[in-house]
Amino acid sequence: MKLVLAIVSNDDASNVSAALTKDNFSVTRLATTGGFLRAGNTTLIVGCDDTLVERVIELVGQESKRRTEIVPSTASYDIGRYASFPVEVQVGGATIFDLDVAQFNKV
Ligand code: 2BA
Repeated sequence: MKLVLAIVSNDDASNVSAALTKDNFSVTRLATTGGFLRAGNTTLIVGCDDTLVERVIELVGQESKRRTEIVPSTASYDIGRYASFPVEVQVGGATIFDLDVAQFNKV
């Protein structure tokens, strides 16, 4: 048995979780924080058969594709004026670990 840990952005977490659940995987969601950006992200825990790890990775990848989005940004000028302009940012993507499970019990 394997334990898959998938760290995804909060924006993608619901879609990833729904896709996994629809495919009959059991999923646990943890609210986590990235050490570098110190921003919230979501870690999904999936326990599954060894043969199904690739399917989990495929579903996570499908629902959390790295993409660019245009978001509004503001620049301030010393004269007390502000200008709003669009900037392109990268969002999405997933960091996935798969671990061997020594024992799995439900008591
Ligand atoms: P990613 O590499 O896509 O990582 C996204 C989040 O996944 C990370 O959030 C962290 O929560 C988790 N993560 C990634 N690799 C990990 C690992 N080896 N072990 C445990 N958790 C891991 P953040 O730490 O906030 O990082 C956000 C993004 O900032 C990263 O995106 C990467 O592009 C960049 N980054 C992270 N650490 C960096 C560093 N030391 N120097 C430069 N850029 C860094």
